[in-house]
Amino acid sequence: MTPTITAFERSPDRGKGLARDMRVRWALEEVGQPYGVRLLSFSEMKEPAHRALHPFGQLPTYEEGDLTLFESGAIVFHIAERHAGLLPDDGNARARAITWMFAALNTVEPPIFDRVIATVLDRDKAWYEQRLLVVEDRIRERLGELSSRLGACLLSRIASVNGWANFPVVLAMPTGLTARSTRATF
Ligand SMILES: N[C@@H](CCC(=O)N[C@@H](CS)C(=O)NCC(=O)O)C(=O)O
Repeated sequence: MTPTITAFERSPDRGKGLARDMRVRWALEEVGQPYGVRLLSFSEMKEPAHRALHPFGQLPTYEEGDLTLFESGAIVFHIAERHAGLLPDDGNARARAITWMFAALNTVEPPIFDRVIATVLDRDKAWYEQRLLVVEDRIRERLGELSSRLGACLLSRIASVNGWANFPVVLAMPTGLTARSTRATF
């Protein structure tokens, strides 16, 4: 059954993957699973029909037959469980890969999202520039820790996807590695 995911109707890229639907699209495309996309306006996301799929009125969601999922990490995990190629077969390697999935969502994403929130909601505040310095320091620290452990390949992918290419820690990464080569590190 072809799954359907949801994306923003009116994001700057018109729902083509700049929001958290990107990671779901990425997983689906990696495993070669075709999928449909339902675009939603902000107000549609808050209506009961969508809240029946997503309790917080957000996206992405994932519908596949009688299965409905929300939370991008859970959706990616579901895709990885159903298709070969995203998670290693060896039990310990699989557990380590899942650990990194949680780290991405719970430890790496929050400081990056703090910056998004600041630039969207706090730009007009007197303390905006100071706040930006603080959140960008936290991001640099986190990306530095990531790069110490995982090396350049993952960060160059993050940089290209999330627009972090101008950060020194990312710029300092050696080039020529691909995201796929990170699989070997699990
Ligand atoms: N932890 C959730 C976060 C979902 C989320 O914040 N989605 C954003 C789009 S990237 C959204 O729907 N924002 C609108 C809102 O929160 O009202 C996930 O990873 O799926």
